[in-house]
Order: sequence, then C-alpha cells, then structure tokens
Amino acid sequence: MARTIFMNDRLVPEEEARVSVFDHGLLYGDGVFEGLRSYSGHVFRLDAHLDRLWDSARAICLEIPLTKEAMAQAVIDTLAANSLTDGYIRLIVTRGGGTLGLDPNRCSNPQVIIIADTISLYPREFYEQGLRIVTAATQRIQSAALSPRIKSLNYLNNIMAKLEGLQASCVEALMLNHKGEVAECTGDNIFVVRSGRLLTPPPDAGILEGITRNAVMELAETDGIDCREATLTRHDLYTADECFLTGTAAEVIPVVEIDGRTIGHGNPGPITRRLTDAFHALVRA
Ligand code: PXG
Repeated sequence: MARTIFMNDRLVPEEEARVSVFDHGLLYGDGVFEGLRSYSGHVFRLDAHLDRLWDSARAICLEIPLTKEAMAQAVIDTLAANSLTDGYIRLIVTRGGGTLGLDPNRCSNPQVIIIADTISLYPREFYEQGLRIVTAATQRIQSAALSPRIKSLNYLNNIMAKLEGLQASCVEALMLNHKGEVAECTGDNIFVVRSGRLLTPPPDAGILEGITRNAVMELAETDGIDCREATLTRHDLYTADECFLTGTAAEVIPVVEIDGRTIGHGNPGPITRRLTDAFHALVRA
C-alpha cells in the first residue's frame, strides 16, 4: 500500500517524497532521527522522543525548522493520513542539500521527514522463549569520538555489530564500550536481575538513553523493584538471574543465552515477566 509521507511542511504521496543526492544525510549520515510507536492511536512518550530529537539536533548544531508543537501535530497527521492507530513512526531531520564537501554550513535546507508504517515485530516465540545473543567484537563508539547519546543517521557502528549477531544467527548483539564494560545492544538497552535487584548500565557507559529503558526503570520503582544504574561486565551478565532488552520496537524482550552461557534457568524470569506485563499495561493505558 502506498504510504503518505510528511515532507517538510506537508503530506505527500510516497512517490513524491524525495531527497536530493546532495543531502548530507545521504552523503555523510549527517542528521538525526527518532523511532516512535503509537498504541491505539496514542503516541507513546511523544514529548520524550521530541526532546531527544531536539537534543540530538542541538548536539550536531542542526536547527530543526519546525517547533516541537508543529512536529507533534505532524506526527498525529501522518498517522491519520495512513489510517494507522497502532504503528511505527520514524522522524528524520537531515542536514539538507549542500556541496560534496563536509561543511554543514553550506547546507541550507534541512529536510524533515515523517514516515508512519505498520511495525514488524519479533516473532512471538522470541518473547515466550527468550533470545539468544552474542557479544560483538565491534565496540560501541566512544563518546569522545561521537556520543552514543546522539541518535544520528550514522548507525554503521551498530550495523557492524548487528552483522556479527546475524552471522551467529542472533537477531541482537551485545556491544561493549572501549573499557570492555557492557554498553547496550545494537538497537536495544540491556538490563539484568541479580538477587531481586534490577541493574542497567549508566548513560556514561556509552549508551543511548532509551525511552523504553526509562519507562521500565519507572515501572520497577512503582512495583517496588530496586533498580539502579551500574557498571556491568560480561561476567555480571553470564551470572545474572535474568536478563532482558528494552526498545521501542522490541518493548521488553527476555534474553536466555549470552555467548553460549545460559542465563538463570534458561527461560524468561519472573521479574522480566512482571515488567513486561507492566509495560504492556502502561502503553495501552
Ligand atoms: N540503543 C540504541 C543504540 C538504539 O538505537 C535503543 C537503545 C532503545 O531506545 P528506545 O528509546 O527505543 O527505548 C535504541 C533505539 C528498529 C530501530 O527499527 C530501533 C532503534 C533504532 C533504530 C531502529 O528496531 N532503537
């Protein structure tokens, strides 16, 4: 089915949604994006996603040519134009067309693109039985090189790790930071449960501060589950009672094997299940 795309200031048919070959988003990955979901017509944590998009843009000196209010309305309009109530929304802001040189100051027309589509979910058995993941040799990029907190259009670091996961027949791969500490997966944050306590790497481990991650931390607190940010090593994962990943697409997904080590009893644990249920209740509330 042909989609309707929001392009800069209006909705256009998919065939008319085009960017220039001189756009630095294409030439250099110079731009930022967000991935959001709507549940029963309600966009989950829209403000948090817009704040993160604006923070990413600010970090790369990109001025988004729209107010947050206008962007929020455009998201709603794009969903409506595509008759979607439960869907995946991609917000993209590119640096715009420029010269073949790097200079972002020679780009004058940042492109704002909103795509709303149905979401392709992991198969149900992944949620019931849990994922197997492996550690990628590709390290998460150091924040001194490029902050992982910027959700930029340059995802090659994550894609290199994703390829390693796929080569090992895993849909996700664990990424360590340059110190060998656990950072996150290629498109998901990671949590472990140890002795009833929830642990997840802090932002300075070199992660994207996931919106699902933050929601799960809040849910844990409401549910009386102690949750804290902690530096984790692979040993902490291998010896954990439970492990799960969080992300907009995956929501909360259990992990039952890492690098060939069975986690806990090899099936989704009770705290993972509790938080999964709480998350489902939250997004559908
Ligand atoms: N870490 C990274 C590196 C991410 O890209 C997350 C964590 C989870 O963040 P949220 O805010 O979604 O809880 C992400 C976001 C996809 C897809 O299509 C997913 C992301 C990015 C791009 C595409 O699955 N994940």
